[in-house]
Amino acid sequence: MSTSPVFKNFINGEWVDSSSGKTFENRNPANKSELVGTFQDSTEKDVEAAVAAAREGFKKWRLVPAPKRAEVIYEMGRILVERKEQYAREMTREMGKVIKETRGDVQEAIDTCYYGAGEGRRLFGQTTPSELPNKFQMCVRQPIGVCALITPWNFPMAIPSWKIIPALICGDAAVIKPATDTPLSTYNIVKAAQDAGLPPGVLNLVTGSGSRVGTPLLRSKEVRLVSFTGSSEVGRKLAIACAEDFKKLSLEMGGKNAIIVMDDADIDLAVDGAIWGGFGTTGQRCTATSRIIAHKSIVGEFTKRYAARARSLKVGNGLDASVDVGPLVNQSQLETVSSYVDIGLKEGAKLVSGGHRLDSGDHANGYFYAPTIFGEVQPGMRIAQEEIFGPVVSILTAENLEHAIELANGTVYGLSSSIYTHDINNAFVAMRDIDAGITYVNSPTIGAEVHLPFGGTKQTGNGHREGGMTVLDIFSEWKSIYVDYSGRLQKAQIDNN
Ligand code: UN1
Repeated sequence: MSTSPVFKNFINGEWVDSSSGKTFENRNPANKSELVGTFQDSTEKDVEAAVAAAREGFKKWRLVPAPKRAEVIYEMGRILVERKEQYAREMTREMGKVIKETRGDVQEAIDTCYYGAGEGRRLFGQTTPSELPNKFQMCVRQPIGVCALITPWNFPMAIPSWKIIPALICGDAAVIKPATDTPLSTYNIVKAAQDAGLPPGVLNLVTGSGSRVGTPLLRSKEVRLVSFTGSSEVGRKLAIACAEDFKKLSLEMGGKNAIIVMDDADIDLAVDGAIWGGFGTTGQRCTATSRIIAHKSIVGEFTKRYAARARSLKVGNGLDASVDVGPLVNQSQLETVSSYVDIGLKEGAKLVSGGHRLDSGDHANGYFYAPTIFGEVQPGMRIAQEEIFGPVVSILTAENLEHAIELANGTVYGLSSSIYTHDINNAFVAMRDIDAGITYVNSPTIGAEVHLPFGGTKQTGNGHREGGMTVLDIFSEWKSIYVDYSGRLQKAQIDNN
């Protein structure tokens, strides 16, 4: 594409330029000469305007009955269905993953809309008996206020939807700052919200860098909640910054997700799972399979079949329907992947497939890397411990189930996990003992559905879960209400001794 559309910020229901007058470019990682669009390089002033708009938007939106808020969200879902193919193609062009997966990303946003809209007629609270006569009590969910949503590039529409939809259904207002690599998909979901009839100020979009947009946004005194998905390094800084004002903070960060393959597993099924989990989205999911922990009696056979399959994957431009694996998102991810492969080689792991850039012919203009597998990886190696966020999988060997679970649990992360086995006893022990937010049996570490809690233990998060009904606990606060209809002062039991 030769034209370069200019995309604006969305503040108080209007599409506006940044006060800086500057823009930044969004380029296709499969073909760097293709400009996808230019976006606003915003500043603190734009953030202030967006937060002020959200504060005003919140005043009205919180009073709109939740079933009515839901009607706007149903309409958003319908609009996304209508535009699914266009938005998927734009997403592949801005971040590289293959078209089937970007259709899936838009679909996840659609599912989130329909699931979240259903909450408009639930948002259940509780009533309880009182210890006193003629007294009624209940607890209800209350909106929180202005939320800052800071989102990553790997699920450029799905992850924004995980935050936007529950915020809206709970009656909050929000300012979203998308990753600079993928502003277009966030622009598209915000446009769908506008076209669905969301009132001005309730949802605002400000694009730009972490330091000029993200930092002032999360430091704003008006912001009551920060919801972040991204690296542990940035998450730690956010946690420290939010602690100063005791802002509510939900974090969803790294993973070093393992598939355990037991000696009784269907090896071909496990290979299928490890190919999809390891190289789907070019390994750039927080839930990506980055370790295989194979039982010693099948590790050789598994490695042989897995490496052969990895070598047969077609890497290329994600808009080509025959391509299995797209590029990495940018130069810096490419460098990270290359440097981890060097580290793995220095650490003495055995390279069994890939291990190099693809940079000639059709690959010359993009950030392509061959699907890479290391065998004979030791648990203490950096490639077995650190999140790489690319198409690099490490195979470790386990003596037995107990050892496999110990290895699976032996990192600082605890997002997703999986076991391949036909033994129901093995499966239940793994479900109980793997320390992670998600465990799959006989399927890979990716593929979470929107109506179950999503998140992880240890350094993956800070105890919150997006998705499912648990996301409501992030975006609302409980209020307990006591109604005394006795007509006299009744002291609580503790005050009546
Ligand atoms: C992520 O891993 O970054 O579970 C999000 C999945 C998707 C979401 C992944 N539904 O694979």
